[in-house]
Amino acid sequence: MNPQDLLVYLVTDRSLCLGRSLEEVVARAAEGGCTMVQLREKEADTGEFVALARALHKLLKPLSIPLLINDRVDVALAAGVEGVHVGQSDMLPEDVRRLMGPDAIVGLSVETEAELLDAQNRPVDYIGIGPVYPTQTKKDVKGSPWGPDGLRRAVELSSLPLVAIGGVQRDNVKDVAGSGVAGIAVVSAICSAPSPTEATRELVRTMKEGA
Ligand code: TZP
Ligand code: MG
Repeated sequence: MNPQDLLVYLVTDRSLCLGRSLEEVVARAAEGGCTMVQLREKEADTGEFVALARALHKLLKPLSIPLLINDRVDVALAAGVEGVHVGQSDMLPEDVRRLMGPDAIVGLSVETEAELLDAQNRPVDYIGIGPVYPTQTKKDVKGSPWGPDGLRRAVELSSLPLVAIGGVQRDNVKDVAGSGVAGIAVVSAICSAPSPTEATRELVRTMKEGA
């Protein structure tokens, strides 16, 4: 994968889109310059999940913005998207890689330093590290927030590119950009923004300045 695709990575949550459709929010984020999208669905049944993945892929593929699926290799294969993102209790990255093939994008979440070190030997393209700050969006985070200093230490420990997630917003993204991570992954900062286009544009600008 191209590590620049990690710069401003939108992770979706339909419940935070303020009544707008997911396609609408993703299209606006793409217009603002988001570099990658992950479809994250915790409630949808499988058929709906695949249909949503196909709809987003139709929109993103012509723009060369990779689409990843959270947790579900079957959904990713059915919709023919670019990759899969898994957490510590999902399918093993080795199995995801084998099923998705060598060219797919595979990401893995870590919350602790032990998980970060263990992830180094996995067949993944990037590591999602978080939470950076406290967040309301994911209730079951177990680690304490890394903060910018924790991220700096993590960057030194990791030979894989890191994407910082959790509580990243316009007012703190500058500190995250300065920590040396390859990118940020955000949910509410884009999904719940009055203008997802403008919100994305501003995150992209700050990340580029901090790089
Ligand atoms: N994984 C770790 S924190 C998080 C996920 C999916 C939620 C991030 O949401 P937000 O709204 O960007 O804080
Ligand atoms: Mg998961």
